[in-house]
Amino acid sequence: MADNEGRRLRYAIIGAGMAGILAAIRLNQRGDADFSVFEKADRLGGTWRENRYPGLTCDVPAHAYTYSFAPYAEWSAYYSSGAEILTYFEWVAREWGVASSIRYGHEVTGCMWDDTRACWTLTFSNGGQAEADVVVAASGVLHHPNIPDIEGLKDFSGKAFHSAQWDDEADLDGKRVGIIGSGSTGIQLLTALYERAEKLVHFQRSPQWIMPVPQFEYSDAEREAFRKDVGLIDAIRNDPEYWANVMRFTDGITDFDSPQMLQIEEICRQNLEGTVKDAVLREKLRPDYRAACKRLIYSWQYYDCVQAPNVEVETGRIARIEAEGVRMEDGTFHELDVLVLATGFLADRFIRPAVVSGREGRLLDEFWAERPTAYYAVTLPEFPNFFMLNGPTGPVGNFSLIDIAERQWDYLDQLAEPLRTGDARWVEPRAEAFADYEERRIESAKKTIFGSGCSSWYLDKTGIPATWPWTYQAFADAMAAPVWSDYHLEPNPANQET
Ligand code: NA7
Repeated sequence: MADNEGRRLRYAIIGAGMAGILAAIRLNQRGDADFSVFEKADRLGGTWRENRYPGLTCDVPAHAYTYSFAPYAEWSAYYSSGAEILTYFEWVAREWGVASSIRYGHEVTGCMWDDTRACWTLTFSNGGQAEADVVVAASGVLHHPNIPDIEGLKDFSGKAFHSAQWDDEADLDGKRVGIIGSGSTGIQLLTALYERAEKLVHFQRSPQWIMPVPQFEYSDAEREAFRKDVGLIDAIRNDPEYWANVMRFTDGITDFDSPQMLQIEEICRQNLEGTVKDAVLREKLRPDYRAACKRLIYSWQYYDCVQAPNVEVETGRIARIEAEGVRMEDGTFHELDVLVLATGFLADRFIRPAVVSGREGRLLDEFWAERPTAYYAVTLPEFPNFFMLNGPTGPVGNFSLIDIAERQWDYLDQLAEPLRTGDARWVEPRAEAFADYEERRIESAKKTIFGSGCSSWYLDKTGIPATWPWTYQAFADAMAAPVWSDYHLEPNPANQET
C-alpha cells in the first residue's frame, strides 16, 4: 500500500530578497514544511538593500509592486523610492512571521545533490552546512556590479564608486559630479543629483528612449483612506489603464511591428521632440535603435533635468580617467570631484559563484556554459528538486517581478506535491522537454523587440535575448499548471503499491 501520510520537506531558500521572502511566507502558510532562508548579508531586501543611490525609484507603480496578499497603505507616491520599498519588505517579513527564519551571514558557496539520499547539502562561507530536500534559489539577477575596464580608474583622486556600492561619505553638494552610464540608474541619478551638484557631466555611451509617466504623491488623507478601505488599493492595483499599458507593452515586445509597439515608439519620440528644446541636445539624446529594445526607461522628469544649464551630456568616447577627471578620445577633459559608475551589472550570474552540483556531479556552471537558462525559467534537468525564482529566461519586462515570482511559486509548489506525498523522491524536467523549450524560446526571443538591434543586459553572450519571449498571458498560463509529461518523477520504492 502507498503511504500517503506525507513527508515534511526541508526547504533551503537562498536569498532574503523579494522572492525569498515570498517563498518563506508561502511555506509558513502551508505549515507542513521546515524551511530556512539563507542570506549572505545582515539585512533582508535584496536589490533594495544593495541599491541606495539618490533618486532610486521602482519603475512599477507602488501599489502594483506589492505582494498580492500584502497591500500597503503607506506608499508616499505613485512610484515609490527604494528606501520605502525596503521598509515595505521589512514590514512584510515581520507581519507575516518569517523574519526569524532568515539566517543572516550565510553566503551559500555550494549546493551538492546526493542521489542516494535524495537531498541537497549546502555549504556557507562561514564554514557551516545545511541539508535540504528542496532548494529554492531566490538569489536575484542584478547583484554583481559591472565595474568598467576604463584605463586609469584607480588613479582618480576623488571618490569613484559604483551606483550599487553607494559611498555615503561622498560629498556631492556643490561639487563637479560625473555619471558614467545612462541606464535606469544613470538617468535616475542625474535627476536626483543635478540640483545638488555645481556641475554634472553625464557620460552617455548610448542614449535612451524615455516613456513619460505620471508621478504624484499620496496625501495623508489618501493614506488614511487606504488604511480603512483596502478596496481603494485594489482599485489602483486593478486599474484598467495600468493593465492596458502592461498588455500593450507585452504585445509590443513579442511583435515589434505591432500597432502597440509603434504607439509606444511614437509616445517616446513625441516626448523627446516635444520636451527637449535645444536641437543639438535633442539629437544627442535620440537613440538609433527601436524604443524598448533596451529596457524602456520610465521617467516624468529626465528631459527637464537634463536641460538644466549645469548639466552636460558627453557623447564622446572616454579615453582614460586621470587624477583630476575624465579625458575623452578627442582630447576634451572634464574636471571632476566625484565619479559615479552607473554601469550596470553582470546579468548572467544568478546563484553563481556558488558551485551547484546536481545528479552525477553535473555542474551548473557547465550546464550554463553557453548561457544561463532554465525550463520555463524555474527548473533544470539533472538538478532535482531545485527551483529558481526570477531565474534565467523569466519575464523581466517592465512588469512587477513580485507578480512573476508569485506565479512561479504557485508552479513550483505544484511540482513539490509528489515529494510531499512521498510518491516521488525527486522531480526534474526531462532533457527532451528542456531542449524543446530552449529551441522554441530562442527562436521566439530573436523576434522580440529586445533582439531588434541594440546592446543591453537582456542579451546573453551570443546576442540572444535572455528574457521571456512570449506574452504575459502565456507566462501566466504556463505557470498555472505544470505539464507533467515534461517532468521526470523519480519513483519512491518505499511508496509503491504492493
Ligand atoms: P544598465 O541598464 O545595464 O545600464 C548600464 C549603462 O552603463 C549603459 O548606459 C551602458 O552603456 C553604460 N556602460 C557600461 N559600461 C560602460 C563603459 N565601459 N563605458 C561607458 N558606459 C558604459 O544598468 P542600470 O544599473 O542602469 O540598470 C539595470 C537595471 O536595474 C534596470 O534595467 C532596471 O531593471 C533596474 P550602453 O547602453 O551599453 O552603451
